[in-house]
Amino acid sequence: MELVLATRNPGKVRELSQMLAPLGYEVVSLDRYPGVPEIVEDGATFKDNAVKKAATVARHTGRLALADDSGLEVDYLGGAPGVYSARFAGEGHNDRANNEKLLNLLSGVPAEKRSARFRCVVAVATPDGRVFTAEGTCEGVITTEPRGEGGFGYDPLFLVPEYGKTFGELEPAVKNRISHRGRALALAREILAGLREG
Ligand code: ITT
Repeated sequence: MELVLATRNPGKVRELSQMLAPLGYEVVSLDRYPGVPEIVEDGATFKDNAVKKAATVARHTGRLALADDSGLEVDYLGGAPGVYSARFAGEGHNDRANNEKLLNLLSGVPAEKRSARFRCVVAVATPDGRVFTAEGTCEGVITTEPRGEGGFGYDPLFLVPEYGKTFGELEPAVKNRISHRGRALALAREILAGLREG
């Protein structure tokens, strides 16, 4: 059975495809469905946005759809950038500008006040209008300079204390196991298995 990834972020497509591989779906990207309109992410929460993305794609494709809405919550910044993580430094995804803005805002802030977490809500929507959601988080600390080339987005700045490495330095398989996205998907696995059986 086909499962359409309701995302235009290549980093998410890569990670979600790896994590979903064992489940036996034919996982396809939005490239297969060019007619799906641009989705405005105007929700107040990750869950609102994830549900909107999955439901829109399921409705337009007539296929099962899986969306991911995620972001970084920095405690010193009162939870920002949160749902605005993708466009923290302005419209138009620019990971480098986002990272520079974050480092500047935390300039001089000591390590013990640099706590943060990634949060991810995964939404699974069926063409007949059912929607299921699952949430995952991963705790970390914002570094003072980028470390590592792996992953995407804020990964080079997100240190996981248990490993002494940033998401940008960790092996992809390790990131996938402990990340906000990995944890949300682990919870969604049963839902997906059930939907595949029909
Ligand atoms: P779609 O809506 O098309 O899925 P998007 O990138 O706009 O793509 P979001 O609105 O959910 O998706 O924004 C998530 C942003 O949060 C993403 O662009 C990154 O900046 C950041 N982010 C989320 N998960 C991340 C991860 O695992 N590593 C690094 N940054 C991440």
